[in-house]
Amino acid sequence: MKALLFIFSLLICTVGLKSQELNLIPYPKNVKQLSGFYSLVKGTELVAEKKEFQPLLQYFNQAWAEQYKVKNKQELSVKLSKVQGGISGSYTLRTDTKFIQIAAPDDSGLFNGLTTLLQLCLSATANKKTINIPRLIIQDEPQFGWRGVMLDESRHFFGTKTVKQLLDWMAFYKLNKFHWHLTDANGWRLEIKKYPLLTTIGGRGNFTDSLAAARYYTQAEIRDIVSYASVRNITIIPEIDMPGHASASNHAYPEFSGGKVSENPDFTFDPANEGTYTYLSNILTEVASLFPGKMVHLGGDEVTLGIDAWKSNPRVQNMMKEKKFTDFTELEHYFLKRMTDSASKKGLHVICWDEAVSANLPSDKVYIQWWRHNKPNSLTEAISKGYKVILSPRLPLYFDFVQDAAHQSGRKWGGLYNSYLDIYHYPKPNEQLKNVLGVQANIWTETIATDQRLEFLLFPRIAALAESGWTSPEAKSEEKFNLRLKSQIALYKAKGIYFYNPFSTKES
Ligand code: TNX
Repeated sequence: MKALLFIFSLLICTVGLKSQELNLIPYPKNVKQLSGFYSLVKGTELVAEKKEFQPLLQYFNQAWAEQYKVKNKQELSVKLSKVQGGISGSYTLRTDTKFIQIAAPDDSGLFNGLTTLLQLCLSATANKKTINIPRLIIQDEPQFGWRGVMLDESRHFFGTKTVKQLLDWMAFYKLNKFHWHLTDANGWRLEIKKYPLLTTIGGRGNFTDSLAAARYYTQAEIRDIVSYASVRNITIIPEIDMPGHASASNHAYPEFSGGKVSENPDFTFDPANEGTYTYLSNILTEVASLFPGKMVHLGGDEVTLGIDAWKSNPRVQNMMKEKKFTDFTELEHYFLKRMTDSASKKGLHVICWDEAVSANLPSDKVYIQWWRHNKPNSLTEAISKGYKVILSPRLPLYFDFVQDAAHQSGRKWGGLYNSYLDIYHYPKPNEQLKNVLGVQANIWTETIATDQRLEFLLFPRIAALAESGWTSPEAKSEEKFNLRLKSQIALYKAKGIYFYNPFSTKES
């Protein structure tokens, strides 16, 4: 009889151990499923055993409350603890029949453990009052520390509600850097107290309507969004694009414009006016006070588009002679060096687009963001010069490109587009990853004017991006990802997201 019981319990154990794919994105590195479950009452609010960790639970509790709008909340005490060892963002999550435990070396890791728990809760089997969270041990860590999304709000302005929704989904998928493109030709969207015209005049218009009323974020709104992001383990990196893409600023303060020519008038700042450097440095002072992430993106892209204005500007010509510059690239580099210096003095780490790789900016103060997929040498040069780099190649990481061959409106690159699978498989196993901080999707918005369009381009590719940043190439499986993605699509439906469904033949 005893032997029979033994065999019986062994059977139960092995059945319990049989691993079935959990409904998680990004999928954790190591999952050990055990038999049994934790039975959680719907509407339960999590409380941290140690008070210091309570802020980390805010996102979970908000998301969970949205799911189950229960009046009389029960409290569940979860054990969060900091442990030595493991890389930043890593964690161990243990759900047992009587307790839930997360251990991690830092807050990011604890947060990541909680988002895994949230996803487990959302996909758990449920009855009327409770859900059953499978009993398991997950050991997990990210492939990259930088898992980002960039939103261009100069070309079209979306506003706080949309940005917060994006931050919610980023948190859900463990994406942790939000690069905010707040200045460009079509509008300056960040209030700067010292230069109010930047927003009252520079904030006017957008890519489709140059006469649209001024839209921008006040500093109070910026602070609110920054703290919303920080509760979600997301660092915000503002971009103040220079010396090109400067038209909105130049409309507000024409005295700092590099010049008007018929092609791209006011596209650049004036590098030959000392006042320009003071002006931009003063702007960076306010930027530094607003963004606790202590990083700023200084752009540095496509300056050549505005080079004609510099060529025909007598002040610039004089400066070229004085400084013995032989071409305008030297001038461009001089400009970026001065502004990098200014930003560094304010405690800001600088990021520049990959054109800046030849400017020889200090590699301990600057990250390079590679976007020109058709210039792979620019990436190898950055790496060999010792820069830490962020990978954002147009193919496959520009989300303003369409995601299916059949999609007529929207951008393509010589017929090429960015499918969710191209994103999922990036970077490829043979890719050079030394000095790579991580990956980032960019959403330029010349062709995106509405929330609906934005959602259609984001979903479900944001889920593929999550695994691009989190999962090592060897651990990826297209087949399993597809299975899990199908459940995400059900979630998007439930949440009223306007998404593209790659599994159905017609556009959703
Ligand atoms: C180039 S990508 C730009 C953006 C445009 C994008 C699409 C990059 C660093 N600069 O300003 O929005 O092309 O047109």
